[in-house]
Amino acid sequence: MSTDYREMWKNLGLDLDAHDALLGVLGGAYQDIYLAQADRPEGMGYFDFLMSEVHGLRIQELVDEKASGRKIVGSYCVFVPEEIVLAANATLVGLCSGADFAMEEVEKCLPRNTCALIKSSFGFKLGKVCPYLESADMIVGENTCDGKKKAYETLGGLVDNLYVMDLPQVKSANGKALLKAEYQRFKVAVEALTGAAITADSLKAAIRTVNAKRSALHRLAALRKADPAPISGLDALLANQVFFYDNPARFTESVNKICDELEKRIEAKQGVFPEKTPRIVVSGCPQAVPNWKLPFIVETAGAVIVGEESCVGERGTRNLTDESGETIEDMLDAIVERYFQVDCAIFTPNPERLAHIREMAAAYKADGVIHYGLQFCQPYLLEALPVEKALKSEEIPCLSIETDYGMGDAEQLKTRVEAFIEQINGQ
Ligand code: BJ8
Repeated sequence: MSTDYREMWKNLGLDLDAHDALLGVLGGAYQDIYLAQADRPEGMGYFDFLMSEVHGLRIQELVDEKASGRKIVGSYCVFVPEEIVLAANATLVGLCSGADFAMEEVEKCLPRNTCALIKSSFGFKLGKVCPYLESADMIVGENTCDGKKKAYETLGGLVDNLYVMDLPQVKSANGKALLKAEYQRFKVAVEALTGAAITADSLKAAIRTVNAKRSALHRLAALRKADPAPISGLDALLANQVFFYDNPARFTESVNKICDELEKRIEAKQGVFPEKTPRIVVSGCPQAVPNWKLPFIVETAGAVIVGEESCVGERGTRNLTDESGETIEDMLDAIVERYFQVDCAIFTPNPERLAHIREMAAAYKADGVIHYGLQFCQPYLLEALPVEKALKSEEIPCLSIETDYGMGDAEQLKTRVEAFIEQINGQ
């Protein structure tokens, strides 16, 4: 990191020793997993810099925003609409965490059989190592899976600024009405937090800003259809992860810059892996920073990941919000329409997700799908079975894995992934 941020971290209430330990592990993992890759696009330099400053410069920016009166809203789910947050003159940051931390403390307040994503988020709070969480003026929890719902009841005792958003579980007219009512309630809460009333102009501008971010990722996704793949799955995943942390306009510009470079690579037939390398779509639970275990295993085993059917990926970003509304009411409706299409496994039934996996496998010319389920994640593990069955019946090879954030199963996973790639190669 270029500057000494210890004073800032101390003021945010971080445990400096524990935070040093976390940064040490993160830095080492980034070096071994990301910087060790060959022939990366030059534009990834921006993301390398951002990751090296993810607890430094980016936090300094948030602290500066706060000093100027802007509020920070933290979220654990892609259902929290960034458009509303931005329109009320606040900044949205993602809080999901992808590493185990302070597990002994965590297991004093959550059952052992809670998914790693929830446990990790608690570990970052209890271990006092997350400057995003500590910067947030409002933390939004959402009633999605049972694990999160009940965990937020406990989190409410650990933080004094938790706001819980209710979410539908069925894609019905009632479900949509609930989502709309909850977004209206959220709008009022964010306006109360910032003291800024959302106007038609501010909401329109916010919709455009978030659409631009998503469009840049759509462009990146489309370029991954090329063979040879112009960018690794690891690097593309990183761009999808940074989506949740970075300044929106700068993020959009940086992703578009990479896309310009990738277009040239595609023209020159320059890939990060040779042509005809087996192509994999990963589908399932979100992979938050620094959860890079599966893509690292896949891409060091002779395959390339070409798409993520995930909330840190296409499920989270695939649809744009209609920009044609002129009133706040019209625009809120457009936002509801957009988010209501997110096919999270908490919905029942959820046929859209299977359709989307099929669509992605075809669009990215995938040779196989790896279904990624976090241990104890009932919604995705339950959907894994019908997904695997359906894909296999259509002769799309599918490997279903269940894992956590630890490295204890890395060797076993590697063996299974290698066997899967061999199966694909043999076809
Ligand atoms: S919209 S996927 S971000 S809820 S892994 S905590 S589901 S037990 S993360 Fe998610 Fe929103 Fe849905 Fe997306 Fe529960 Fe499963 Fe844990 Fe999960």
